[in-house]
Amino acid sequence: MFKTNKKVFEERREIFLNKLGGKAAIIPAANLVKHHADCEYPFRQDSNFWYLTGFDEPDAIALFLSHKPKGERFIMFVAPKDVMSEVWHGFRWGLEGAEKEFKADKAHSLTELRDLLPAYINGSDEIVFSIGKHLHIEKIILDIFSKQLENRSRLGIGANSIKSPEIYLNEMRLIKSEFEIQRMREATKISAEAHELVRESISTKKNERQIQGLLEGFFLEKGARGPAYNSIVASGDNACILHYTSNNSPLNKGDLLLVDAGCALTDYYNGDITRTIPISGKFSEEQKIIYEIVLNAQKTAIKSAITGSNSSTIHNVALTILIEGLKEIGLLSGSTEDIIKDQSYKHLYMHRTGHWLGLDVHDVGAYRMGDYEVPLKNGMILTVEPGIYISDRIPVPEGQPNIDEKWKGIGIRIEDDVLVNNSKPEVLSNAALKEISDLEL
Ligand SMILES: [Mn+2]
Repeated sequence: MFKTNKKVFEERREIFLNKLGGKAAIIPAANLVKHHADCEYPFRQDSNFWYLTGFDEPDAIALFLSHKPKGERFIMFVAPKDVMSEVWHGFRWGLEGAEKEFKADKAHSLTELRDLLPAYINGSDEIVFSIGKHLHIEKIILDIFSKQLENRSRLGIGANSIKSPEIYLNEMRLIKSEFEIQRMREATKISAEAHELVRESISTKKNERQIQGLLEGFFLEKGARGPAYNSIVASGDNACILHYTSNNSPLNKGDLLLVDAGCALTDYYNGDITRTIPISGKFSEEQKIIYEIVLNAQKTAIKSAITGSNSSTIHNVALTILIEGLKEIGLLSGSTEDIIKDQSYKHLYMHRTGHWLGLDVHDVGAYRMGDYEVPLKNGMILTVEPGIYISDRIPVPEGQPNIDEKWKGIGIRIEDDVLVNNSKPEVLSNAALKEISDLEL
C-alpha cells in the first residue's frame, strides 16, 4: 500500500495531456508474471504507467483523454474491492481509492473495459497505445480502431492512426525533475553504501553468492524494494562475462571481484554501480595496470558529461584512453584512429560507455537520431562505465598482438551514476570509493 507524492503525478499528467493535444492515450499497468506453477515473480509496475499514476497494482488501465473537457480526462480501470481476493492476495484500492487517492476523474472495474472504452475514445484525433507490448488488450483496441476507420470514411470523424506513447513519455522521462533527482540521490546512496559494505566485508566471505546476499539484504534493510536488476557478482575470469549472474563461484585470493549492482526504491528509481576490487586487498602488478587505465578513462569521460556534450562524445573519450593504455602495454597496436575505425579493440572492450538511468535501469530516451546526437541537458542522468575484459573467448583480430597469459582472467569495469549539471557533472554514486589507495588494505 505505497502512498506517494500525489502532486508529482498530477503535474506529469497535465504535461502529458497537453502534449497529446486531441489524442486519446491508453496506458496499461504491468501484469503479474508466472515464475512456476501458481507462483509469480515479485510484481514490477510498468514504468510509464507508474510515471503517470503512482498506482502500484497489476492489470489496471489508465486512459488520458485530451479531447475531453477538464474533469473527464483521466480515467482508470482497476480491480474492484473484493474481500476474499484481498484475504488471499492483499489490499486493493478499488474504484473509490482510485478516485480519492489517485485522483482519477472516474474509475471503473476492469470488467467494464470492453464496453466502455469505445465511447471514451470516440472523438479523439488519434489513438495513443504501444502496439505489441500489451497483447491482452491489444485486440480490443485494434477492433475499436478499425471500426473508427470504417466510420471515418462515412462520418468524417474518428482516429486515423495509432501512435506510440513513447514519443511523448520518453522525452518527459529523459529530463529528471527536482523530485526525481532527490529520489535518484536516495537510490544511488543506498547502492553506493552497499558497495562499501562489500569491500569492508570481503575478507569474511568465501563465495560470490554470499556477496550477493550481503548486497541485496542491505538494499532491503534500507527500505528499498530490492535489486534494480540481477546483481552481477563476478570474481576472476567470470568478470569477462558481461551479464554474469550465476554468482556461484568461490572467491580466490589472487583474483579481482567485479560487482555490478544497485537497488530499486519502492517508487522504482534505480541505482546502477560497478566496482572492481582485489579480493585479497592487494592488486597484482597486471591488475593494477589495467585498473589504472579503466579508472583514468572513467574519470576523464565523466568530466565530459557536461551540458551540450553527448553520449557518443563520452564514449569516444573513454574509448581513446582505453586504447592508448592498451597500446602502451602491448595489447593493441596501430594508430588509435585505425583501431577505432576497424573496431579492432572489441575483443577487449565490447560495450558502450553508458546509458540513461531512471525508472528503468536502461532508461528511455534517444541517444542519437541518424547523425544527430542528442545533446546533454541539465537534469539528465546517465551511467559512465568503461571496462577492459581480457580472456580468450573472442579471437584476437588480425593484425593485433596475441595476449600474454599473464593478462588473462582480468575483467574490470568501473561505473558511476552522473547527473548532468552545466559544466559540473555530479557523481551521484561517489560514496562508493574507487581510487586504488581506497581499495587496497
Ligand atoms: Mn549500467
